[in-house]
Amino acid sequence: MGPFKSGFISILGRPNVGKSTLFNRLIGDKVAIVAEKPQTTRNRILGIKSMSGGQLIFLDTPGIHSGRSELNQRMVRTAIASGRDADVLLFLIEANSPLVEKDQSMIESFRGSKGIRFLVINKMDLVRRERLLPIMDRYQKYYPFKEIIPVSALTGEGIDILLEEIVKVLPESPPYYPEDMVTDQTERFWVSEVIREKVIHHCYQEIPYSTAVTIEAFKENPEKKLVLIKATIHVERDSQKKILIGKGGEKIKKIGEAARKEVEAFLGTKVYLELWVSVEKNWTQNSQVLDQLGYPLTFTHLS
Ligand SMILES: Nc1nc2c(ncn2[C@@H]2O[C@H](COP(=O)(O)OP(=O)(O)O)[C@@H](O)[C@H]2O)c(=O)[nH]1
Ligand SMILES: [Mg+2]
Repeated sequence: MGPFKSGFISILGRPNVGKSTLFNRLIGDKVAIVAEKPQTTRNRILGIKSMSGGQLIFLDTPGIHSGRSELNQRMVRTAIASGRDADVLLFLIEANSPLVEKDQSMIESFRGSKGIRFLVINKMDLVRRERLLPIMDRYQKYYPFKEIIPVSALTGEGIDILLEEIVKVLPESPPYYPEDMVTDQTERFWVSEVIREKVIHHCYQEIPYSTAVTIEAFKENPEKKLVLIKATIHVERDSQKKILIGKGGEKIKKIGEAARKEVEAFLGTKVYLELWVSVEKNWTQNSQVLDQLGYPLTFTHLS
């Protein structure tokens, strides 16, 4: 066996191409939330894959897009920052709808990074193999990617090859994290993300991007094998609060149940989950509120 290798791998791409799905698949655990809606991921999320010959530290990032709100701009800055210091940059595109020009400007925005670039073509389960060659051809024209690898994050096709090719190019280095560590996120943060995922699933039409979740309390009671969690869902308008709560509190109850089940399975204990809804007028445009909610202005993963 060769020397031990470790490094940071940033997963980059437009919204909805499957970055979070790929990230979870590569790590083998649900660390990031996933939705069929764009702009689900807001922070850079770190996931660790420890193998016999190396440690791969993946960074899931918000999609690169041109949204105007301050939240949107912070999200894009977070993505760019996480590509800056990475050893490997995975540019993810969709086999079923490659958008060459948009991806071109995305790839351009990482000009300053020293990382080795791979093109990863996702959603291969949706297209015939013949579609692949012309796509590879077009993308290779404006960047000499080290590797071009077709995968399906959904079925797992191509994932082993992708892992192998990444290990090959990583620098020799001892592991950065303990072998049994899967992420640097706290349980609190993960729980807040699961709640936000359920809100997106249940009310996306009415409340597209304007919710945030904070955890007010997270109390473990080992004797009763119970965890008590109090969380607040922040929305921008009174009308959104009404929608979220639903007739007779029906909607919020469904969201709470779905989130509780997932958190119980994850923590392996019973969970008592209390949800509150609070209106924060136009928080996606308000720097102070964004700071309080923990969306960074810029972010470097090595600091
Ligand atoms: N058919 C198919 N769908 C996928 C694949 N990867 C992701 N998706 C779906 O694409 C949507 C967006 O995925 P997500 O991981 O949240 O994308 P992100 O915005 O780039 O993080 C979700 O509905 C996923 O289930 C894939 O390989 N095949
Ligand atoms: Mg995502």
